Amino acid sequence: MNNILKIQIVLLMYIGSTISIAQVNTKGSLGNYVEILPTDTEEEIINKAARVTPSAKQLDWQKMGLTAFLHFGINTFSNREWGDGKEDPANFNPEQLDAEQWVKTCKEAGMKLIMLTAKHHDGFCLWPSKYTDHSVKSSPWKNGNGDIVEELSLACQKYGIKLGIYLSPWDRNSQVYGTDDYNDYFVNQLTELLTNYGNVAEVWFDGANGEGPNGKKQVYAWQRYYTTIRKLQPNAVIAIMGPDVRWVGTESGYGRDTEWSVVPANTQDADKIAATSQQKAGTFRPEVNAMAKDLGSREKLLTSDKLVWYPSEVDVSIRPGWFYHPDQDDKVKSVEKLLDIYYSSVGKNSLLLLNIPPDTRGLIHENDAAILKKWRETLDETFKINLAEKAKVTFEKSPSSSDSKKFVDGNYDSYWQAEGNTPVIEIQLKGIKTFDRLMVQEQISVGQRVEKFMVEAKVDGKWKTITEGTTIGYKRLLRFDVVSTNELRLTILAARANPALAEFGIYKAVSE
Ligand code: FUL
Repeated sequence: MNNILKIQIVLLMYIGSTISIAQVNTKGSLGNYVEILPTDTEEEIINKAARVTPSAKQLDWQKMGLTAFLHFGINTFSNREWGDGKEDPANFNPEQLDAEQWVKTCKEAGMKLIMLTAKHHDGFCLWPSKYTDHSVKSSPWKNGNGDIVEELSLACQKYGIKLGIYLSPWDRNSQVYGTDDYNDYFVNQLTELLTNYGNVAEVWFDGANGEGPNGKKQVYAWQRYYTTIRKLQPNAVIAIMGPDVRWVGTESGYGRDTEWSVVPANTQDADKIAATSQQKAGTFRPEVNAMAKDLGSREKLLTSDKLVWYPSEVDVSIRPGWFYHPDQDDKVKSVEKLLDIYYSSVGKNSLLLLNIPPDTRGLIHENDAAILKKWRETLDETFKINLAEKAKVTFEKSPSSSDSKKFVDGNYDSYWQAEGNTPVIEIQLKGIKTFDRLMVQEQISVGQRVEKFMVEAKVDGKWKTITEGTTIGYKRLLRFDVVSTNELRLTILAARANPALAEFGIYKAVSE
């Protein structure tokens, strides 16, 4: 090949690449749902993924970080995990029930919402539903005049914590389960719960269904359920069998190391629902295989035709069971285990929904309460002082001091957005600091973008990698061996677009 031809080819390649870069608009949110066009290039698809962002309610939900699950019901008294719907309400009598004790215990543990199993698979209702007698009204508790949803909702309002409602679609008691009438029954119950108890911030639909081969098959009217919720509680997110929040895929408390909130939306339903993308967002449940190891890698995105913001929630119980069983009183997870779960859920771009099942008295057991208290104290101690506070942060190509402060100002809303995809950020600490924990946050209202990063410390004049990771997302927490330094460097090694970095912290863990 002669030199002129070579130069021409290089020139053509250069023009080609600048054209494709120029075509990609790297700015602006696309909302929480976007369609991939058959003509989109790989680069355009990745760029679209980088600009899918949470809805306002998804963002509020994510910021809660830590929430409580309360499994309580007829199973608490029959000592079972799954009731069959034939239980006698006469057995339900939590004589010392104190919803304020639940709320205070959870609030002190740092939980921002309490999710109650208003009805589990056994169909027994913790509120006096008009549509069934299988509820607290047929029980001896408060002579059938009690309402646990009401007591909890009032306690939540009193202590300033949000309320969530778990309503099991699978109902082993309802006579109409398996017929169209059940959908009316379910919508009626949903309407009671979302009308009579003030604000509800999350509605949780369980996917579990243990009907065997000859069991009843219910065709659930999901769209009707979603529409009812959107109408009655427009700020509530709908989780698991719903459009806003995804099950992480385990019940062990552990999320993925690489956790993307933007995933392929793969669903046929989306097309049936509305004419425009904007209207579609939040109206259908993306069909993801929640248990798959990889949900949102580049490879997955490139073979998809729709992308959606669908963040992960980690649900796990503080005990082996979801419901209270007296023989598990000494099997409450240890502080160490709960810390590990915290770092592996909240610290990996997920929200933690920790189950604490009230006992037959109607109280959170002393053992659970004591562990929660110690766990909270340990977390508070560890994260009390950000040793990077007042550090001098130097962003590549952005030496302005106002930008510098944004990364270490303790304010998630202020952030610095890099010009390129792979910035290097230097952090000059106020003197030598000793630490073994790191926190970094992306501003997800701009999009989740970071694919790989590393953190180095200058020790004895040499840069040494102290930790590294893949995704950051809303929050990434990392644990590593104790290091002492006054200079740190965060390098974004790969990103889908220029990342928006909101907060950075280093901490010294108290002995755990
Ligand atoms: C599962 C249910 O079957 C369990 O009983 C529990 O409620 C858990 C949170 O979800 O699917």
